[in-house]
Amino acid sequence: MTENRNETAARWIAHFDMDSFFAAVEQRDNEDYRGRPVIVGGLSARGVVSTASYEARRYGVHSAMPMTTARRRCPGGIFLPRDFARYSAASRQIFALMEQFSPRIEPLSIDEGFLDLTGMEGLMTSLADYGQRIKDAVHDATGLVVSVGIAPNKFLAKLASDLEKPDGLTILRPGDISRVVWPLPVSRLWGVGQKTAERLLALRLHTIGDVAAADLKTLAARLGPRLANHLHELANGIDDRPVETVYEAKSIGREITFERDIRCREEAEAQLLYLAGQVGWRLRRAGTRARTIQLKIRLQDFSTYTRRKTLPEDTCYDEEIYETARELFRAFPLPPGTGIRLLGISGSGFDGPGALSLFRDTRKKDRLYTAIDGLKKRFGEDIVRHGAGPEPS
Ligand code: TTP
Ligand code: MG
Repeated sequence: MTENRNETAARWIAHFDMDSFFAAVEQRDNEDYRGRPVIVGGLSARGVVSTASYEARRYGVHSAMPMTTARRRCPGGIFLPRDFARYSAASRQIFALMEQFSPRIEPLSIDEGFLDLTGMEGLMTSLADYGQRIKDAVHDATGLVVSVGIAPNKFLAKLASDLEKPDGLTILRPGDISRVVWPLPVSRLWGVGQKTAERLLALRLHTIGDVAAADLKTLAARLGPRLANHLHELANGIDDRPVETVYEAKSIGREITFERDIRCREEAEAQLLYLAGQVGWRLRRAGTRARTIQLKIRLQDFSTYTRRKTLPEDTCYDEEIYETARELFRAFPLPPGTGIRLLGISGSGFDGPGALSLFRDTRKKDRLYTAIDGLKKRFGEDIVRHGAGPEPS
């Protein structure tokens, strides 16, 4: 029995936040800095600390501190100027990776963002497993460490990603709020700065639990009705704000790296059938159809090829995706005796739901897929599956 069948919240949101981001990039790119206190920021007399590695934080160095204070607290530290070009390159790479995990992404800053996972529970064995896959993907691709929080809303997800930093992975479920969230100080409420914190303390409200239990009228008299209401809701674990997608994923896809290289075409086609099912489902869940289908092949020597075909009509149906991918695969001149290390299928060129259906009656097919997807959602994705089984990706 997979855990996802027990996950009952209306929404699931992931928040990711890179650990000591600028300093981590510096430590990645220079072996001598690893394991040592690294402080990145303005190095002039009036400069401030942008961030400090966790080794430097032990000396009491933190973001926004004057650089002179940091030098005094951590005289043996490695002090570095900022190199935004490398940080933005890493950031772009991370956000591009996140498209694999959700079509709905809201970037919050250079090193953090939200992923809306609602409705995708059936794609995962468990929320924890999905979170770990996000962390592994970031580490494999960039050599950097990210902390991830998964919870029923944005506030709780952002709080969760911070709870076990660095290298954190925290799932907060509705039942955890009183035990985990309420003992935290009011300053951990998202949006509570020093001023608001002081006003709450004046009301003898020290913890989030105090705010949750506070009388709304008293709170409103001090903070104004809007802020009072907002903080009271957050403290009670309520936050309806949607993940606001700034850009839509440019493609939806799935790929598999095989444990052993594939050496026969039939086996490769069976894997394509499986992948097409996964991509079809992801497209339907995102409420979209793809006009272009792309096949990705990586051979045993790591050479990687992509082939794509634009269809006369967009699709979100497994068999059309499979037929296109198979056609591309059959036209690919596979060098004899060469093993296939990875296969991937993705769809792009989204036209939105229902496009072109004027010219094509898709109602019967849509009904069939609604039934299949309903089963997948209720019983896990493996209940209806074509082709080969999954392998670790
Ligand atoms: P944060 O995510 O706040 O901090 P961090 O990634 O360094 O550390 P962690 O998340 O593990 O607590 O900010 C991301 C980057 O933004 C940070 O590496 C540097 C930059 N930054 C500043 O330049 N000034 C600041 O005051 C803060 C807070 C961050
Ligand atoms: Mg960070």
